[in-house]
Amino acid sequence: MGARGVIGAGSALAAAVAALVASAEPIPAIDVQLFQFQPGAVVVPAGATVTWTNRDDIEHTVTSGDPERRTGRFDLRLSGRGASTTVRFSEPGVYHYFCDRHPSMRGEIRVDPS
Ligand SMILES: [Cu+2]
Repeated sequence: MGARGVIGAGSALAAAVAALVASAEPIPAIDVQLFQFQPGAVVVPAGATVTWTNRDDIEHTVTSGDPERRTGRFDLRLSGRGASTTVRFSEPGVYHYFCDRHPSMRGEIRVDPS
């Protein structure tokens, strides 16, 4: 009985791991740290969800476009350390973004056809 239970749990875990590996697309993660988006440029497949996490104590934003030309696609606040936000990119293209509080902070997401 006990052994059977253990085997069952192991199989469930193996199945979960297999499912994870099968769908293995790295989740693109960008740190916002020391007034920089790190990495500053990432390449993802269409449909990917990109996550930004604030590692600074102060507020930053993830705002689409350039300071000179906003695109209005997204404008997200990262209120302080540990705050995170996500954007899903479904259409291929190159997406610039910046921090509205520190316009020298720039980043770029390149979305390739999946
Ligand atoms: Cu900022």
